[in-house]
Amino acid sequence: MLTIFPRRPALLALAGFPLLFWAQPGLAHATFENGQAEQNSTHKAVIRIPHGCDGQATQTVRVTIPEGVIAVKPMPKAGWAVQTTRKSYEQPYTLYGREMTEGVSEIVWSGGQLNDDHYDEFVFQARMTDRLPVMQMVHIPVVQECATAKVSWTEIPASGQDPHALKFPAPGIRIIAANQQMAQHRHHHGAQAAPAAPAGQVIRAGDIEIIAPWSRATPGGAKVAGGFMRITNKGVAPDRLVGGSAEIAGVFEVHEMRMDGNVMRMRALEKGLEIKPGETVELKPGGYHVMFLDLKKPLKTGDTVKGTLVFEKAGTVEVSYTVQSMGGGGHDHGQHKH
Ligand SMILES: [Cu+2]
Repeated sequence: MLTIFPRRPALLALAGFPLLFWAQPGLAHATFENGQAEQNSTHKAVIRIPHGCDGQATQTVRVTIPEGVIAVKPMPKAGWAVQTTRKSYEQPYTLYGREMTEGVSEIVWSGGQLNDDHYDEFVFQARMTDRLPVMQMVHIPVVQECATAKVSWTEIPASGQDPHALKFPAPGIRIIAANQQMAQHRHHHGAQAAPAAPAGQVIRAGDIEIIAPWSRATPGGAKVAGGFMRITNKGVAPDRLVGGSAEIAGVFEVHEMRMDGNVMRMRALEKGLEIKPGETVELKPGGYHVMFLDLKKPLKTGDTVKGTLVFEKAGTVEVSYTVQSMGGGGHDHGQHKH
């Protein structure tokens, strides 16, 4: 089987691609929707498949389950058959007082047809055991197979290697301490904590402060919108906005937009957006922004859009964006032919 690399922005540039191209979601990697999981918890893992094999539709998705991830149950998917392969664990695990010596080592969804310009999600549930070290990534290789090609998201960074240097990184989940997620839950949902701040207000999560998130009304039929805000890091260590979600969007990305000569380029920030200690970064039209892709409905002036932002250190933060009118200065996403 022939392996074809996903299209790269550089190739488009070499080909003399015209004005105003931007990194399509088609260029994105296979990733997990929620990039972190508590140790010793049952986790819902959602694999996001953003494109096919360079034009071909994906027909099979293979997921290799690493050691330390047990009690795996794939979610059946309409239009796809699901099969699992089992193997003996290196060492037995005890779960709810029961010894487990073997379990799922591979999940295969097959017989589907996910077009190259479509996006889909594949879900499984698993127990993240305490053999997965806290604050480290567990890498879960994913392979997409098409009619005559495949894309293998199977590269795992060597110790000390920057995972962003990899071309086809295996999607990963960061393991966090059990009480860390609890603290975040209490912070955002608990009785003593304030509910998610209304739009326009200041939202605090650890050392991170998020000020006045807003978005713009979308012209008819637009499938994308930008999200803007100011983010301040009040701590002493750098943090990074690495992802998030929005209830109205199928896909969420962190983007930058900048002039390169006279070409406006927009691209997903694969490493996320760094917020240095003591700094405020402004996400604004024409600059850094978060991007809502695959919009489920248009945004109207006065709407509130709920979502989350995920920071490397501050974790998952609930935010809501006030939708402002399309007019006004700055670069409007709608004019950039998303
Ligand atoms: Cu964008």
